[in-house]
Amino acid sequence: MKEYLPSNLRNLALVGHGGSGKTTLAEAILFAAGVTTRMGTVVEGNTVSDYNHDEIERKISISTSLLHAEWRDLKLNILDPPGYPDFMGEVKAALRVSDIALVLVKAVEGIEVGTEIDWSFLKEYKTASCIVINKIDSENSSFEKALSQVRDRLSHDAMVVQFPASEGAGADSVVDVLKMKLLKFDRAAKGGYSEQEIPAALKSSAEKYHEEMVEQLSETDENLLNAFLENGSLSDEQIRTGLKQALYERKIFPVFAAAGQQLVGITSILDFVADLAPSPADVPPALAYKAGNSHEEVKVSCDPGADPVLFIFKTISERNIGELSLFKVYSGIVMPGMDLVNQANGKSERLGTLYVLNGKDRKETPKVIAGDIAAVVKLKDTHTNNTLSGKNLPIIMKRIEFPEPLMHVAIVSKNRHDEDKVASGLHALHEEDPTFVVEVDPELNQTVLSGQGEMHLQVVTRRLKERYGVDVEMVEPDIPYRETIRGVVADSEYKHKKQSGGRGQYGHVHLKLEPMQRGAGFEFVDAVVGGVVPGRFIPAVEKGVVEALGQGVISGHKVVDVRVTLFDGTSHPVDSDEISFKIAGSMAFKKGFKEAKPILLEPIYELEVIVPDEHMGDIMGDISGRRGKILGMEAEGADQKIRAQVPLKELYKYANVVRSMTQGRGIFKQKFSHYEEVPREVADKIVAEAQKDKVEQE
Ligand SMILES: Nc1nc2c(ncn2[C@@H]2O[C@H](COP(=O)(O)OP(=O)(O)O)[C@@H](O)[C@H]2O)c(=O)[nH]1
Ligand SMILES: [Mg+2]
Repeated sequence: MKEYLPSNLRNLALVGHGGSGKTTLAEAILFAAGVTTRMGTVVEGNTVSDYNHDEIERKISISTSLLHAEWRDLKLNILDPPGYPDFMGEVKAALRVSDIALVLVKAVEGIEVGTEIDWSFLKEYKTASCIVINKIDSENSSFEKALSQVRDRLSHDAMVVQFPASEGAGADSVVDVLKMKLLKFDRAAKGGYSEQEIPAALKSSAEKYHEEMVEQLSETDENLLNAFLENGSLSDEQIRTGLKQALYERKIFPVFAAAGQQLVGITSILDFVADLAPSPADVPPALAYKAGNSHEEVKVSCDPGADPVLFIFKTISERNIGELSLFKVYSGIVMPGMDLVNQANGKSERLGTLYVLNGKDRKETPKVIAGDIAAVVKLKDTHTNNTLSGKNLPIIMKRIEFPEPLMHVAIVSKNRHDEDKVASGLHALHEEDPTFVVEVDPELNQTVLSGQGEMHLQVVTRRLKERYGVDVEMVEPDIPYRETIRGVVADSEYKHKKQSGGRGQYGHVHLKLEPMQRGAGFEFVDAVVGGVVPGRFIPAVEKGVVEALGQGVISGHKVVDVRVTLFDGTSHPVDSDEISFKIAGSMAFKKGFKEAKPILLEPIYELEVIVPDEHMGDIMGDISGRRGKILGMEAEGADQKIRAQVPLKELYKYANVVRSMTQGRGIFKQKFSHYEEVPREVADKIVAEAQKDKVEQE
């Protein structure tokens, strides 16, 4: 393969709602550029990009694929991430290393939730973006309608560069407003196009869009504005340079019409990208920090002559070769055998074979130059979000911030002996997909798997089965209830006495139990007078009580918010020992607890749901149905933000609820707030359940 300088690279991300045609577009680009000799389809499951078994089966992308093609004298790196909301982390990772994005919008459905979410990421990353109104060959396609949605919901600065000459079946041409030509695409010529005069019927639309273009561009730059005011128009050269600049600066979002599957509008977009889209050398230097000092910023320029710096944005684990780390070189030139330092842990890494990728196909490459994206195998201690750099340049590049998990399930191994394999398998899968989290809850003795949604968790457990041969079941996580008391028991007495044969046991205590404020925890008071319980046994009494607290009395959950006062007792000069007093303390506590009007507490979470106006009523009604309390509502942009407190027990799979009630447009966050008493009927059930379990275990 040729060597490409940074100015000859284009790092292109394809984003948009699921089903907008990203994977098909990637396939079309590879075909148009001569990488493949036949165009695969998502339906047949033979695209280069969606090569994973679960992607083929579900007919959706789950993981970002890296592809590349030569276009004219350029190398295009294409990142094809999934569109489904469960896999948003993949989009964030792909955009982290892209310099330009094509945002696909369906010509029939227009803007969808996924489009808006991706758009917000592009804003965050300040990525130059083009909008592609795709599938103009569909029945009911409406470029105009989609365009007005783009302007209303994404940006007023959308600017038409190519609009369809016709829509629906047979659509094969677009009008290029920059060149003022009709472009007719030829499938037989791999989607190449011929330039023709604009037919009379489309002249006035073409002129209208051209004028809009000139006016919009004039507003992006003072010199252009002056030129426009002076001459009433802009020269082709002024338009091109103005457009290039405005695209970098996100002052303008060029709009194209296409039908990826038909190879219509594709090669002209590639030509536009080649001519006007930013190369990695054009974008501002990347942000990094001095290793060991996150306050000291370092700017990394895309300079092949500088010290090498690369950033791992994704890890794929492959059965035959182990971990494949996908990286972008931010400066310098990277070669196999090079020793670099992982600045996160200070460990040295020797680079192995380097590859360029087309989906699952890998080709060795002798070097990777600044700005380019490639893969390396078998790094020892380096994972997604790590920076590798030369010894003389100890820096850490800004991390990808992955979304917080939204759904939590407990997992149970179907085979008890698999537990270690489950743990190590999940650990390995987490390297590949940092958006799911595994935590072992020592209190409830369960492994909790958290992810972005139901499909995400299914994908994770399925991979666990396929790659590591272990089968797990997903169940509702246990709730960390608490026990406490409402009443005071002034005197709970217990005498532990065993005095038949050998050395006896003797411990005797009187305890007072009283409730404390919510959140106060536990307090032990020593109010013994006159040494009736000898001082050396008092810690043993406390220990007995603390042990009982940990085990719970009525339901097997921890006891909280009680004060226990040891105020009386007796001892025996020979038989008393620590064990005896510990048992006495524990038993007196348990007995008193049962008499002190015990109750159960449950964790209450604070919930924040952001939804479009029209769904607010449904969401609030549903929250009330979940024993929730609405705390308030306020406008959040065009949406409404609802704040509420809801018991954790009622929030299982809440992500599904919000998604289905709002057609995916709602988002939510939850965090622990406090403990509150469980209503009687619910508590009775939990206690009965716990007692049943206890009997079964005995
Ligand atoms: N009519 C039409 N259908 C398309 C076009 N591009 C993709 N599709 C179909 O739309 C569906 C989703 O495409 P896919 O590429 O998987 O979308 P992605 O989820 O954005 O990657 C598939 O059934 C494709 O066959 C197009 O240009 N025209
Ligand atoms: Mg896809």
